[in-house]
Amino acid sequence: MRINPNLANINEKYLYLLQLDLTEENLEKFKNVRYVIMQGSSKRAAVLAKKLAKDLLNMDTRFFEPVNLVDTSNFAVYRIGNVLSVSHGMGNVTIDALLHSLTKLLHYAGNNEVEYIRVGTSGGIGVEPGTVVITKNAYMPDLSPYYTTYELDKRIDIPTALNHSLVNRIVAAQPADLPFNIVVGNSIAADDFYLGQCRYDGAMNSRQSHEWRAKFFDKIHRLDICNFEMESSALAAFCNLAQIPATMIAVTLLNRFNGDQVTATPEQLAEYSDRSQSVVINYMRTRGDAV
Ligand code: R2B
Ligand code: URA
Repeated sequence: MRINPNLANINEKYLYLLQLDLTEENLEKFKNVRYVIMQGSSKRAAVLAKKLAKDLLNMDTRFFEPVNLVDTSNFAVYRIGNVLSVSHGMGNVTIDALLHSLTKLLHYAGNNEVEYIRVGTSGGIGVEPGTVVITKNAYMPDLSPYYTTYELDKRIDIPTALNHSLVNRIVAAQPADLPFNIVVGNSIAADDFYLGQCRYDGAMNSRQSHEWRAKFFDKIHRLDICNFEMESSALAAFCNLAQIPATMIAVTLLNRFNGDQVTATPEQLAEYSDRSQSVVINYMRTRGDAV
C-alpha cells in the first residue's frame, strides 16, 4: 500500500467521514486486515458478513448479528476474521470518499498489505441477465482507460486497469459446477444510472437516438465491455495510486441490448446478488489468511 506522506505529520485524531475517533481502542479493531469487500448497500454488507462468519469461521449464525464498527449512516463496516465487509453507497464520488477514509484507517492501524474487491450489480452488455462479470479494466463512458477528475481546476487522469492477477485468482477459486455463468471482461463506470447509461426510462429522456445507442452498444461489446455500473473507475484509479490490488465482481441484472427496465422480481434480484457474493466467498475460502 502506498499512502500520502503528509499523514505522518498531521496527527489525525478523528476520521470525519466514518465518524470514528482514532483511539488505540478503535485502531485495535482494524489491525491485521487482509481483504476489504465493498458493496453499495449496508444491508448487503451485513448479509455478506454473516455468510462469511458461517463459511469461514464455521459459526452458527442463527445466534450472531455482525456489529457495525462505524457510527455514520453513510457507510457500514463489519469485520469477520481478517476480512472487512463494508458499504460504499452509490457512484464514484461516494466510493472515493470511503476509499480515502478506510485506507487511512487501515494505514493508521498498521496494515499495508490488503486487497479491495467491489461486489455489486450492473447492467449487462450482450450477456444473459444473472451473469457474473469479473472486471479486468474499467473505462470512462468515453472509453478512455483513465478516471478523469479534478483537483480544483486542474484535470487529472488516473489509469483504470484493475489487478489481472487478482482476477485470475478469483476465477481459479471457482468450482467447476458453479450454477451460473461467470465471465471476465471490462466495465464502464457511468456517472449516473439513467442518462449516463443512455436510458430512455428516466424522468428526463436521453437526447441520443435508438440507432446511435445500438451502434455504441455494438462497439463496446466488441471491446469486451460486459457491463455498466457506477464505481469501477474511481475504485481502479484509487487502487492504482495506492498500489492496492483490486477488482470488481458484479452480477448483471438485465441485458441492455434488450431494454432499460430492471424487470427481475425481488426474489430473482436477491438470488442474483447472492451470485456475486458466492464468487467472492469461493475466493475467500482459498485464502489461508482470510481468517
Ligand atoms: C450498480 O448498481 C447501482 C445502481 O443501481 C450502482 O451503485 C452500481 O454501480
Ligand atoms: N446498476 C447499474 O449501474 N446499471 C444497471 O443497469 C443495473 C445496475
